Amino acid sequence: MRFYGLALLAGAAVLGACSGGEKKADTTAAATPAPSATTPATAAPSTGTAGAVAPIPATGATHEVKMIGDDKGYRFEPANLTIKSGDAVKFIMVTGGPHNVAFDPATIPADSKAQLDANMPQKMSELSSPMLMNPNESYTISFGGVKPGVYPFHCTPHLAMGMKGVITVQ
Ligand SMILES: [Cu+2]
Repeated sequence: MRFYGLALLAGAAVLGACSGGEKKADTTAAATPAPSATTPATAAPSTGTAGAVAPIPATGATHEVKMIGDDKGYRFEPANLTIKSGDAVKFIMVTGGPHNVAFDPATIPADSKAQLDANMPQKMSELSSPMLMNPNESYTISFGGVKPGVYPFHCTPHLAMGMKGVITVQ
């Protein structure tokens, strides 16, 4: 009987140790849901597939900018203009082409870059319009869905000659 009693005591001690261990395991398991809660954050980059942004047509005013190259130099007229989100800017080839309209992706507000790019038809490359070769050719960019900010632009062939401007979206 004594022998059995010791065996039971030892067994109880082992059980106690085990259950204690399990309790500790349970508390650590309860703490793990926190890391798993971060998994939705890793799903966030899927919004980076917003490369498939649809163009948003202009709903406001259309502002005209002339593209000029003459004996006074190469320039946009006006070079600086302020518009509202939802307006459009129509670039008109006047003289001295070819000209185009290009935005440097590095200078464009990140939250509107994809939308502005989507709003530019027949691009040569990201944020870069085709060349306008002949007088009265024009290229219109909708600023629909483009957020307020400062949008510097230039003419690719004449950037070195200072043919650039700034559109401020209010
Ligand atoms: Cu030009």
